[in-house]
Amino acid sequence: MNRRAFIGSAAAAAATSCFAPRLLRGQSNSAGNSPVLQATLTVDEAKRLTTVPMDFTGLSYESAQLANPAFFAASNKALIALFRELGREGVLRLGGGTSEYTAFTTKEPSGPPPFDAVGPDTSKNVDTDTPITPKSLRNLRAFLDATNWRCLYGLNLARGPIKRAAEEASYAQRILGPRLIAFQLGNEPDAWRKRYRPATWSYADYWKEWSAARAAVVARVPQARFAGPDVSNKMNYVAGFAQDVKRSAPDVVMLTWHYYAMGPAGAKGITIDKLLSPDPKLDRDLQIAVEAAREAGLPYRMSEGNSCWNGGQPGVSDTLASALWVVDIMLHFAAMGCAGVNLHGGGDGYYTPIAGGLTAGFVRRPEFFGMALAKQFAGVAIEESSLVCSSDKVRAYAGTRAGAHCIVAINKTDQPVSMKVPLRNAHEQWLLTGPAIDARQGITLTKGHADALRDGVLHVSPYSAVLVEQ
Ligand code: BDP
Repeated sequence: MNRRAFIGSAAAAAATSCFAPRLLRGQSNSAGNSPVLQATLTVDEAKRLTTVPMDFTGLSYESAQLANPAFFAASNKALIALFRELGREGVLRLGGGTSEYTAFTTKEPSGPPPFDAVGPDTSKNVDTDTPITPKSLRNLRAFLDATNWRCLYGLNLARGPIKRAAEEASYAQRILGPRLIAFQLGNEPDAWRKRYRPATWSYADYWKEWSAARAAVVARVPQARFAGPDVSNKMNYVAGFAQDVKRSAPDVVMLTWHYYAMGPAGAKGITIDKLLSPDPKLDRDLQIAVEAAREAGLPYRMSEGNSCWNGGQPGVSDTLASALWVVDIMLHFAAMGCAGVNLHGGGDGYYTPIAGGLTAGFVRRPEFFGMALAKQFAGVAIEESSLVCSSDKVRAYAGTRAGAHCIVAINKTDQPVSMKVPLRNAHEQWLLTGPAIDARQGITLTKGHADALRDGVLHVSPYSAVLVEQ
């Protein structure tokens, strides 16, 4: 069965319950009287879908953050420690809306940096340039060395001039060295119509401009590597780019695109319930990305994304719901063969996994705990599995690593779940939980003795996720 067929059948299985709800009435849990949801997970050990790369975990920050050289720096020990908690390896993507406003200069500015920490770019029409200097790049290199992460580096293509971006690339290449995976040219070029480019702007125009910009960078940096197209959601750019680079740009090493589950913040219908429900558009888009990547023989990465664009929805993007969403989305992308996921954030944005700044200090937000749970799957060979449950808000993933079996179950409902799994007991367990689905505080991820798995049944409390390993 190919992946498309597998996803289809898993979704169909989830939609049709084989347990009549009335059979469940009368069962209750200690937390209340909610009936217990029954689920069955079957795993085909012989069918390995993919092995999760060690640097699957990623974060995405605005390029403007580089205007403060003290942020991504060896001296920022608190942030280094938090990055390391999220992955012994990982990918920091620098880009976002502000990457079109960066102005590289070799002249170090006098006076204090323009800001301490930068949140997501919610204003789609700022026009203040932020200076990036070689000092920021040297400090970034030290930060990446200290975290053992690498980076995707966004250059200003929309506003240019490309000559300045090419000079920036020459410094970035030399300073970041092996810590640099690739440059990206421009952020979300599929959304440039009527903003940076005329209303007639199309993929063909983009490819022409991208090719010229690439040539300008290569003229200064012959060893440059590229990733792209870093689009917001138009998958024809991903498919077109994959075909075009295969023909004429061998220095492209990765396909990238963004995924926001909902948006814009503040619009009607941006709710916890929507975030926790399946997104049919995602599977359609993923399928296009999978095929494009296969065609071009390249890995693909979700280079920027989160729960809700325009900075996130308060009461949704900053709650336990977002943490459970993160676990599911990261493992879903992984199971589809994606090379990694970069959750966008920074500053005090609602959806940021790590909040705060140099002055206030840094704190783990709910999404951080979701990422920390999903990262346990780094190096795991994910196996084909099928989940039967009457709710499509119950999800599970299974795989093996070094002979050990791992299962993650995510319960995005308010009912307890009893999931039959092909594992009798486990020696280790990670539990992600919190006081309420809309709780902003008190989210915990704890490692302990595997008491959730008893005789082949995994007991998953309402609004929680559990990983067991044997
Ligand atoms: C994306 C931008 C990013 C923003 C994000 C948002 O690339 O810079 O922070 O939207 O609106 O389109 O949250």
